[in-house]
Amino acid sequence: MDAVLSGAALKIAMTCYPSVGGSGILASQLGEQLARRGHQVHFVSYEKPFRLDDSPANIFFHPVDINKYDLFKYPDYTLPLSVKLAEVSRRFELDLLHAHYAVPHAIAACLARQMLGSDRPRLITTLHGTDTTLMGQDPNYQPVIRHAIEQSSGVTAVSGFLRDETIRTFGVAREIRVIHNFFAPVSPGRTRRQVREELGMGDEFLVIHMSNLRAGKRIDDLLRVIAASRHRDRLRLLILAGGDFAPYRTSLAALGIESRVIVKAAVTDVENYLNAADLGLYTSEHESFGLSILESMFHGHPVLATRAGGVPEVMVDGQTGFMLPVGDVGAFVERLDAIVENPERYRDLGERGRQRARALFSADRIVGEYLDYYQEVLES
Ligand code: GMT
Repeated sequence: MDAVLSGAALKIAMTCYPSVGGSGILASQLGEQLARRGHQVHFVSYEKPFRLDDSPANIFFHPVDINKYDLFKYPDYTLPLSVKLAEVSRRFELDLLHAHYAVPHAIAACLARQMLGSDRPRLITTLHGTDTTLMGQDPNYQPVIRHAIEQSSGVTAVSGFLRDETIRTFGVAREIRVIHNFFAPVSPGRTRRQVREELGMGDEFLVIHMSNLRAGKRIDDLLRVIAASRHRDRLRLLILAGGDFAPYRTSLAALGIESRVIVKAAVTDVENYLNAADLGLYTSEHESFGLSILESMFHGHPVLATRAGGVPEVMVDGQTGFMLPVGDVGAFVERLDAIVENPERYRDLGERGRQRARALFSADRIVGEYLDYYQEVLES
């Protein structure tokens, strides 16, 4: 009998970017949560996703080999990915392919389904942001992303903002379901003091930023906020970097804040650093959701972030932190200094953020929304 109709465990392949980035982190968390609920989850990518715990018996990782043929000036990943997705689908009789980020995952999954020539597995594509807002503007990609959106059995977007942008950009008429991101907090394994000692700091005010450091994150603004603070000597900025920080080293020196900024790369135990922090700082130009903002909220920290894209769906201005105009370094500094001067007065912001995160973006709630959607798509 059909897995959905019998209520049996589903067999799902997730394909995502394995590197540090919100879409891969979300896909990994979703896979882990589905596995906990008894489903069988197969990750298909060129590397094991960064934060994925694949120790449970019902989580599998299938690496995709990237060809190294001399004939190709540029290595191709899309075709071997589609072949691997088809192979895993056949071997494990999958119900669903869940592609995170349209390029190349949704496109490769479309090809895999064509090769399989059957209506199973169904394909769900989750759009995460720049697949629409950046690549969707590129004439070399737009038609193929539209095709993947149209050919998917179901499409989700991580915010209402991204759903609206997708409809506007691609002119698609189909339903796009908004399923917000979630975060499943892990208890810290080390105390706040231990982590602060490791960072070489005492009771200074610790600002945290976690991102891939791409241009849209406006890292220069982030550094300028710290440099312009009246309290910079009792501040530290901790950057958990999912990208190369080297290009920003000269800015650190020019702003005279080398001793104020700590950069750590490839951190998997983010809960320890979030627990040691006091505030989240995000200066992005574009953000379709802002998973790191949500992670800070789950840890009870106020957040200062730009009012970009989907951020107003995650936090509430004046309630869980403050949303400020993109590029307005002065406004960030004013809010930051007020909080550093009187953290007690602003403690409620963090507590309200935690409550909002738990109420709206918990794993139970959002994984339930994904499971309901899987069911709808499988029954359609
Ligand atoms: O471009 C990025 O920032 C990376 C991208 C990704 O694939 O991780 O981030 C997007 O997906 C995240 C998870 O859904 C969202 O939290 C980010 O807001 C989104 N980034 C942008 O829209 C710029």
